[in-house]
Amino acid sequence: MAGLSRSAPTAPKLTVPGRGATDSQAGLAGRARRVLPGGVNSPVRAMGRVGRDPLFMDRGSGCRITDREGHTYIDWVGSWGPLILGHADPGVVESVRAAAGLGTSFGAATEAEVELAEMVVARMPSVEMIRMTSSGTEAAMSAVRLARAITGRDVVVKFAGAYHGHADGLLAEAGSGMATHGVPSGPGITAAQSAETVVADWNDRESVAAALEGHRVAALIAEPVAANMGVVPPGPGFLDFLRQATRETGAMLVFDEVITGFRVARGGAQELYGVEPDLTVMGKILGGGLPAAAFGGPVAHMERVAPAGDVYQAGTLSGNPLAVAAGIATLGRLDPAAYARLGELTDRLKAGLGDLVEGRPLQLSSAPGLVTLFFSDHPVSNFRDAARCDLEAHARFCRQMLDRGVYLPPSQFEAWFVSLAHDEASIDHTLEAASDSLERVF
Ligand code: KE4
Repeated sequence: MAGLSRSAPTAPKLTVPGRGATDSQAGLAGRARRVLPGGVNSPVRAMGRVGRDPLFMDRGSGCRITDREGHTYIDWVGSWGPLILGHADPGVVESVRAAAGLGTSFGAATEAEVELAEMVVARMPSVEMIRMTSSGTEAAMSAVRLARAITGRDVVVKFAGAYHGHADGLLAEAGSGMATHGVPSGPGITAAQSAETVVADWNDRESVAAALEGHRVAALIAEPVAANMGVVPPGPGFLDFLRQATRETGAMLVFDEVITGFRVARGGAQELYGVEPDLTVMGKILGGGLPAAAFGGPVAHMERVAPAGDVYQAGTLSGNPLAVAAGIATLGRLDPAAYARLGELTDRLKAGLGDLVEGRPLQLSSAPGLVTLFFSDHPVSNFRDAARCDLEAHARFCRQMLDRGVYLPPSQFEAWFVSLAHDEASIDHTLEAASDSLERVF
């Protein structure tokens, strides 16, 4: 374009051992901001809320990630959940490499997609059939469309602070990056779409009852363990209450297990808590780090999806061979011993952080494979509580931890993702860094 300077930044190039020359992080941020909004392709990566430029990563191995300047960190982001086996797991990489050699996409049915679907059905108690998509957003919006078709109703109930991807009707008071950056859910969302979304408060039965009784609700969608307001598990019996209340009012119960699926238990939160939804949204671990997600449920519901039924849903790269290969390789490794190990690692991290909480305005919250340290002097049971956290103290903590080689999710409204590539040594390093960091935060 005339006049648009494409000249390379003036900052000196850095030479990174084994990786050649690169711009400095600052130079990369400047280049990126010229061609990407905020310099990133997803807001949660921006790191603005922790007071710094986005980190440009170069490579990962196991529980560690290395940036373009060659700095290595213990990684508790794990690509926001998919990497339960860690970065560049040899088994996953080899499966993807083999699949790539046979062709990256066919736009046709493959046996591997059937195998992955069979693996999901064997794991998720309420799921008899799935349709794959390339993102959790697509899966969640498709599940809502299916629920509206089945019930003949329009209204969707979601929880404040929950995040189900960026489909228009699901952005109302969403968590994750929206909460992080204080982005309103308004711009670009029509009044009609907003009117069809009713927001309830997590762990608040009266709020749920009012939403369900006050509207003809097609679906109530919930993260069965909230993780996009920080980790906030359901209170005792709350999921059972959601199951009963939706059944009594004719609404479908949709569990968004994009984070919890295959993580909190082999069969996700619906196995862990023994509550079966009508539809389930899955993602992240399902693709093992490549773009794959799905929605699923009983055959009676899923047979409404085209071409078996009349609810249209489609995707050029849905069930992509490389993503399916990574998903099969990942799920195949998640046996009972793996979940026992994930629990051990989570418990070790929790115990160590628990010692640091004493006497400080901190709250520790967790579920298997998920941890959040809330910078709050009061317990956190919903998004309103989470939003009252000391975000500046959290930001100082994240910066201090980066200086000590630990990469945390750069938002109070996210989870630390435990992987099977973490170990006692990396956890103990994290705990020592946290102890030192907290001395400088408060
Ligand atoms: P994607 O469209 O990003 O694949 O999935 C959306 C989604 C749906 N449901 C839940 C429970 C989710 O957590 C997500 C996405 N999670 C965020 C992090 N909390 C993804 C990170 C990002 O937005 O870049």
